[in-house]
Amino acid sequence: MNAPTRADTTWSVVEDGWNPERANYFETIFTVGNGRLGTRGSLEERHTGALPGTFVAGVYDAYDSPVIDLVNAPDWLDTEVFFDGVRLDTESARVVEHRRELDLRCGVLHRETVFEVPDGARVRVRTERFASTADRDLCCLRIEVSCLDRAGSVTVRTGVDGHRRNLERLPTYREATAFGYERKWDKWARSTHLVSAGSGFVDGVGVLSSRTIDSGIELAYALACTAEGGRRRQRSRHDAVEVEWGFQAGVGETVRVDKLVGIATSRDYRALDPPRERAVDTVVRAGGFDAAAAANRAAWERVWAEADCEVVGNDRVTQALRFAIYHLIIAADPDDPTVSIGAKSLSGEGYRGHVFWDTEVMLLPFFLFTQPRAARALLGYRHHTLPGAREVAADNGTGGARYAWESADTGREECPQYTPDGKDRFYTREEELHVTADVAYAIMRYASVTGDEDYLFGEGAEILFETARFWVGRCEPDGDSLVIRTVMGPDEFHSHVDNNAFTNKLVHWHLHQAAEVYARLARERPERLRELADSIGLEDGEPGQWLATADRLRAPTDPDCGVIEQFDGYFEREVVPIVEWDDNDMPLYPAGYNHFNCETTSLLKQPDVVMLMHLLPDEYSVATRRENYEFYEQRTVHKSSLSPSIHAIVGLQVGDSRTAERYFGRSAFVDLDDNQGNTEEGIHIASAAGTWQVATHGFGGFRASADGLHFAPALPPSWERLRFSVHWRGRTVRADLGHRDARFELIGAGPAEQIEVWGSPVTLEPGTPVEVEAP
Ligand code: IFM
Repeated sequence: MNAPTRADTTWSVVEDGWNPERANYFETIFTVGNGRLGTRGSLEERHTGALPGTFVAGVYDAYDSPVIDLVNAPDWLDTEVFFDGVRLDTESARVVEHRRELDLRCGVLHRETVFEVPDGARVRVRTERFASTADRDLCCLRIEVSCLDRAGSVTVRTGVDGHRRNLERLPTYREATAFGYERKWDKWARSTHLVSAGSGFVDGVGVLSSRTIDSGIELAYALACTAEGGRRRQRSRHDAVEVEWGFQAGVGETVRVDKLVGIATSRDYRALDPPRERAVDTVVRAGGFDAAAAANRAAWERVWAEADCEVVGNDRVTQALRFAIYHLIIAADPDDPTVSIGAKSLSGEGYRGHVFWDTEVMLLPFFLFTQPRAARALLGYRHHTLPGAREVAADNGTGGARYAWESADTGREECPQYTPDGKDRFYTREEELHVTADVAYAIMRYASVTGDEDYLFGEGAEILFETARFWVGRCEPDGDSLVIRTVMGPDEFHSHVDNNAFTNKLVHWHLHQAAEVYARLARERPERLRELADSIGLEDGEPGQWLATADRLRAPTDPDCGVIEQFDGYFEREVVPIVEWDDNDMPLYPAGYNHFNCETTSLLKQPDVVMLMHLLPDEYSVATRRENYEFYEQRTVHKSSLSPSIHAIVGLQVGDSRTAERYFGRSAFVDLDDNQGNTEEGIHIASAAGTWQVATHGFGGFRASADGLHFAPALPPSWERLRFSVHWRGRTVRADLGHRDARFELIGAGPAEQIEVWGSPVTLEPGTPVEVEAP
């Protein structure tokens, strides 16, 4: 087994020593996955207070829970180790040493724990686990046990545990009641989503099948275990299969058990064979742990060749960037266009696995420029769930399609109306309409960066037209203008507002884009247009209606429009100054204020007008962007993890590098430093993507438009160089940016590529590095 290297700190994250109070944090940080599934970094044998979980993308269930959950699926880690009958866990034995290291380079979590049993003998347990990126149906665990002081009997029991529950809600206790780590999760009510659908062994391979109760998805796990020597027993019960190995081990001797688990579900994209057969086939064809590990390493190598982002001169920042990229990679499945990424990826139960606008505005750029196949798959989810979006529109009395604020498997609205304790009402479900325009924005970004016209004129056009119809129905007349009433913009402190600038402007943009795509289709692919028009009943006059609606809609369009009012009446809201900052230098709520009572104030939870300027920078002059940034920055408390990175990027665009570095830090370390205090619930995946955006788009000054790539680096003083790659029209451009110079290389055959660096044109010939001096 490859022991933890302790070498390059930029490629790993380490836990040194055992602290149960920190365990839930490491469970999130150490999630292993492959986009199809994610498994939290819990100890294989668990501990009191553990919050384990395996989540399979797209496997949702609503049974027994008022809000649909991403199902906490059967646990493939489930392992116990005994030495002379003593269970080796953090409570039954003394932990002498404990170290875990997540190898970001290949997505492998290494563990080494030395336990001391009551008579003083020490036993070392080493494990290595990964969810394969080479075969997304495969998970692997190697367990090694070494008797350090004396001979004894070693028992390793390992299997698949189907008895899983999701957290439901914490019942109401007296105010300020706090439970220690041991009881904290025990106190929660739980939801049941799985029932057993059979278990047993065939030719030494265990199979456990479970079914989600409401959504009826079958999950089949196949378990294959091997070891050298030892006595093997196998057992199955209705919700588990397991293998037990008994060894007699001498002093200094190490025993090893390898475990391969194949996971298949009845909802897997384009899979025809029954899940049980596919799960068994996965472990049979894997060819053993070492072969699976080598294939996984090779797959990761290919991914990093496109996705790495490195800051020379600042290892801590490089580690944070690689950590963010690692979590982004394990969140997306390029092979499945029916799933998207939940707000906590596949790393925890936070937000119940629901999908928000985060995917389109925060995550998409990373995938667009490093893994366009994954970007395409993520957009596929919005087409897959278009029928659900049509239902949401119909339920709210309009035609067309309106995307849900929170969606799961079908695209129907899944956003809860109340906080889990039932005390406070959310209006996001009814009012954050902007998600529909955000989806349109993502479609156009994808099409312009990739040039994928088959997509644009296919699924893309269908979504653009159906969602444009929704806006036509939702806008209301007000004199000669049209208005959009009773909404919430990205800033979730203000509900029931009229004419939110972000929403109105993006709707205006969306309607124009839809009309333009229609016109292009009519010119370039008339048969496709006819086919699409027939299938969605589109009338010839509708695009004219979209334009007329856009043009009557109240929206700030003037590039020199000064400070844009966030919504009608915003300027009259009480100005409550931010006067205190926390240890991370981030604003604290002014005394007496909290999430639910900022409505009457001008405080912002997260960027709204500033977010608009981030998405559509070319629509506003730099002077207008600066004015708005300065105005709103003072009022923003950043109570969303989406917030700091956007402020960093826009701040840099308008020349504010002082705040940009601070905001970058807040975004980059949100999970590594747990600076919001809730990393245990899952990774802030939007923030991970925002971190990548600040590095590349912000400090790297990288921008892509239909006319090509632009770079205008302006690195923080503590960074020597910034290196990253971007995928551009089927090839890769490697950028190595310094303070005074920048180097580029175009990888991939074909014609030369013209890029722009610090405002001047530069020609890249394939395979020939080019160096540019800063002006
Ligand atoms: O989508 C975000 C929203 O903008 C702020 N609250 C959290 C959501 C999920 O990340």
